[in-house]
Amino acid sequence: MFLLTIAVLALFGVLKNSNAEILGNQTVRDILLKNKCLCPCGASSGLWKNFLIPYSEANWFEAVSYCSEIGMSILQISSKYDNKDLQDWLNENGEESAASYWIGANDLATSGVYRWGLTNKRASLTQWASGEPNSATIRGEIEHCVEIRADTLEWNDSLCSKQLKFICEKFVE
Ligand code: GN1
Ligand code: CA
Repeated sequence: MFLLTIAVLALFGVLKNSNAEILGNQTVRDILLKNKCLCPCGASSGLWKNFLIPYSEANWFEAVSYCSEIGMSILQISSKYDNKDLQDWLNENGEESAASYWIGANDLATSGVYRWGLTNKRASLTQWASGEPNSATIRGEIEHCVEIRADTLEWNDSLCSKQLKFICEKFVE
């Protein structure tokens, strides 16, 4: 019984640590509370979608969690209309024109195969900057998550652990 208790405690420790690696020492709720953003505040409308750039930077995993906690999703680009809508919205609502933001594309499941969010949907309409994706390794971590530049809408693969602003979306009902 004693050994079993130790084993359970050890397992809990491992799980707790792996979660901590993703979220740092903050829960998604902590992040939401810090931003006083428990609703999709500030979301404004493109033609088909509402977009939102939350106030804080986050790593890619936190960005995915944050968007879904507020009833939205991390940005997905499925058509040229999505791009046009996004570009128009960013022109009006983006911060600096050369800023980059996390979007949902990633190759976490299979290197070199980019999918949206945590789904199986392949990213068919990709718009890589020249020389990207280069799957660069920085301090032992390989780039698996995609950022988009607001001015050119070009993509770069980057370290998922990087703190970056991100774009949430929701289809207009
Ligand atoms: C480089 O130049 P910069 O910082 O925008 C690199 C990207 C990496 C990024 C990592 C042409 O981009 O592939 O993802 O650093 N670009 C080139 O920070 O090598
Ligand atoms: Ca890169």
